[in-house]
Amino acid sequence: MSGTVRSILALGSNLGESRDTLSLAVADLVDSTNVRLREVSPIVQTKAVGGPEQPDYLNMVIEIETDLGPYELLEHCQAVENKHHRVRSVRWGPRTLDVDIITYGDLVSDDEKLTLPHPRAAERAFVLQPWAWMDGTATLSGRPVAELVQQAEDLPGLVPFEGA
Ligand code: A4P
Ligand code: MG
Repeated sequence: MSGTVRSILALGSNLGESRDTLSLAVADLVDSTNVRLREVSPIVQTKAVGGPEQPDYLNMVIEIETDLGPYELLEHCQAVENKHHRVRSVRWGPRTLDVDIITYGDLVSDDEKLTLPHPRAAERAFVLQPWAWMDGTATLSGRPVAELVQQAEDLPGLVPFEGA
């Protein structure tokens, strides 16, 4: 795929100053002429899904428009994670910053290095709810995000983030 593509990115943090980390990460993600910010979701506070016992997360999504190819965008997201001292230890363990690519245009890929749409997004309220609040008409693999979120098991553990 080439030219300008719209993409949904999901951000999560549950270690350190999560609220600040999310703001800084959005700024870093769009600090490039190749990545332009279109929309920002509200921030939600969520119970950890999977992994060991760990603090609640703050999660949000953004919509960008990009000239980067999918793997270039993945590298860019990982560089922003690394800048915020992401250390990979336990799978699904606590993290200062996680940036996942949820969709990249209509691209479908089953490469384990970059699976698109993100293989677990369709069942995760911590992705779907902020996305639906940002864009009430959004669809994922042809299904309305606002309907998918109603079936997500983690929806009861989600509240709008009321912090500063
Ligand atoms: N990768 C493949 N597809 C993608 C994609 N679409 N976007 C590969 C980003 N990366 C993708 O990711 C592991 C590898 O996935 C990468 O090297 C990349 O090549 P990672 O970020 O290093 O590891 P991870 O995040 O621990 O694993 P994973 O499988 O991405 O975890 P998830 O599924 O993202 O879950 N609960 C709440 N409430 N909020 C959260 O944000 N996050 C997780 C992480 C679990 N529970 C959570 C939350
Ligand atoms: Mg990840």
